[in-house]
Amino acid sequence: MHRLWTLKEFPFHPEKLLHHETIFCVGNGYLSTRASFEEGYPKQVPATLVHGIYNHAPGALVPELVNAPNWLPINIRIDGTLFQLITEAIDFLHPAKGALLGYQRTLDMESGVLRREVLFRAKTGSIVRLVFERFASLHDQHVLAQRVQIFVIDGNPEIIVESSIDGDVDNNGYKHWGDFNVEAADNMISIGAKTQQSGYRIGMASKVKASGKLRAKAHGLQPTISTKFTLQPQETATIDKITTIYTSRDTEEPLADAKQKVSEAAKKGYDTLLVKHRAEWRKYWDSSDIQVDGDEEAQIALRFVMYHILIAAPRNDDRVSIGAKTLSGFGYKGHVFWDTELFILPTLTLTQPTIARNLLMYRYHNLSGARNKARANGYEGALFPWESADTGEETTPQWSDPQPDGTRIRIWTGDSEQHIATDIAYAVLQYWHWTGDDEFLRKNGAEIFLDTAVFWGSRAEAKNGRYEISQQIGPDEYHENIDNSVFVNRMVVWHLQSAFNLLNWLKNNAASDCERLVQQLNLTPQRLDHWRDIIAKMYIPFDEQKQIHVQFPGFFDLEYIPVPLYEPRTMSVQAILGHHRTIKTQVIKQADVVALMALLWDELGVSHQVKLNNWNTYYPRTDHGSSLSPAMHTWVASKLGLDETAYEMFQHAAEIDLKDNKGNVRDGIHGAACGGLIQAVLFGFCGLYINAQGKLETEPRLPAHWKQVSFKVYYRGKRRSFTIKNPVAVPPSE
Ligand code: IFM
Repeated sequence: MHRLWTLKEFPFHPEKLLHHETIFCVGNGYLSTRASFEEGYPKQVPATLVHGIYNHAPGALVPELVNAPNWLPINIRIDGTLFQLITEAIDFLHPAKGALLGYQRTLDMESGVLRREVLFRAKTGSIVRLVFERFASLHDQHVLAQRVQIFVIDGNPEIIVESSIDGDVDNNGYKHWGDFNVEAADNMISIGAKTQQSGYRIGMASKVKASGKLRAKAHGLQPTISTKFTLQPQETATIDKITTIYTSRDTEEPLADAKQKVSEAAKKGYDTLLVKHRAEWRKYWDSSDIQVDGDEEAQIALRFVMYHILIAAPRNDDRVSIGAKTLSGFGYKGHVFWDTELFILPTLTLTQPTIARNLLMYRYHNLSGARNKARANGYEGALFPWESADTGEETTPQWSDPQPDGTRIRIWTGDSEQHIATDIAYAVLQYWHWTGDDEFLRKNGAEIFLDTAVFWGSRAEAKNGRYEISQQIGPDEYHENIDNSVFVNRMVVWHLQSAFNLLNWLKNNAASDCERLVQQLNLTPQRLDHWRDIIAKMYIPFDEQKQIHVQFPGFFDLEYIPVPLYEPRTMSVQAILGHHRTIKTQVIKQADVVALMALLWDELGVSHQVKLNNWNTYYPRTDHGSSLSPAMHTWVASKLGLDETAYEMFQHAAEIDLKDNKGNVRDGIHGAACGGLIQAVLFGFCGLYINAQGKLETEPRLPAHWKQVSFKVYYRGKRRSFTIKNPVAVPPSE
């Protein structure tokens, strides 16, 4: 039977090497490791990214998440032939380099175990089946485990196995580590190193269990343990390699701790570590699995996106957050965007609330960076950076990489994409509404919410007898530095209104915290009056005649481009027309007015007809140049009853990483597309919401062929199970 928990590659697809390296990643919320091969492969990009370890290279515009030493290398010689995935035409009579006879790779998402089986013939004619397994322990985040099994099918080969840690690693060519300390003794190899600018220290150690006499050697930056033995026909050998990792973010002595931990873990052994790892995954899935009956592809896609969120989500650390590309690639340099709060976090708020809290605490701990940014721009309160790393300071590069013509494009998002302040506030309130975590709100969340409100109070401009906000970039990043983005202005009104509700709640339920915050943030009666004035007089661009929100004044004066005619596209319309022309057109990058509707829905205070008008206006102008877009459109289309479009958008969102339909998965998983897909199912198809009486309700509109959806969510500390049946389920049409 087809297992709906498994991602499979059969046979080997070298042309998809980097795509598969990303999607078959293993991880445990502390680190992730791309699915590079133990024996290496030309142009592969092995990477282990550890939360919080950033470094700013000399000459680089911004810091980046650092590639840790590679714990994967295991080289095997069979009768002297080095095992490699040889893919050129095989000359069976003269297999000079050995021959690849078969290949299959699977990622079991239920247990986070990556497995590869390979049939290989050495040049002597000996044939072996090699089975590689690896996992990053979810039970102990510092432990990484590998097993290789060698089954002899034909011949009695001599086997040499060399297992290393490779300290000679880089991020696209730049080497961040220095101050190496490489050791090898008593069947243990280890590496200590320090990032050159930020000074984070790392310690990694490995031990091997295998037949033959094990010899450890410190070869340059690749300490290695080797062994040699001979196997008889039908005999099997097992090699277990256990590696451990600590950084100076965890302990004062990362190298010493890694060495001690590797001895303990190796003593327990691979099988015991695996049992504990699987048990931990069972707990995870028990809360997070969404089951779809009637659509196997959707089922796999939902497990895939949840798996990738879970392996990136920090369970034991509230000073790190999930980058736009999770921990699975170098894209966006590991920086954290609004992707986390508005796309990834809702999934965690509902299914793993303690992790959601960690992510919000990352913003709380970085409030000082947000305050610096507001002050540096001449404002009060807190303005979170558009891109954030370990310090909470703005890390958006000001310039793009060189374009094909050699020029660089100015990136304005770090200056002007200020809606991030409200996105984070929105996530704080959503977390509180769902969890009822009053303590978080009193001690941390309210400060985030209110100080970002203070920012907007100082940012709104009194002009033309109303309030306006100039020089913004809304979610549609194709239009830069515009005045009066309806998304921004309307969300600011929501933010300030909600700040009053929050202050009221604090006054009635946490008077001393209320008093503290009023003092600390200087929430004087004058300031609150000013907020009331902004709420009453904010300019919300709206076309009375057409009954639509206007994305920004002047938008409809731009050149109209019939986006739907540009099908079947394999790239964004922006890539087709070019950056400079697109800015002057009505092409929209991603849900903008549509995102406003998704986030506020009833609170937007407009009729269903206005929402439909908005949809009919903006959907045909959107090219989904951002991976965040299709899932947001699924959610809104479903709520508007546009069932076919909702499912089309769902499929588009589901394929972003699995099918690499944007062609950039080599750089990492699109974390927001993952979270967005789950959000689209829960809030869109299942119509899950908290009603005015504080009760959970669903207003489902399942795709016609889905028979039912089951899921669990936490609501105010209690876990609630839902099974939503589709009364009109019909089989999918061919
Ligand atoms: O945050 C997004 C943005 O909305 C669109 N460009 C990519 C960013 C990171 O995913």
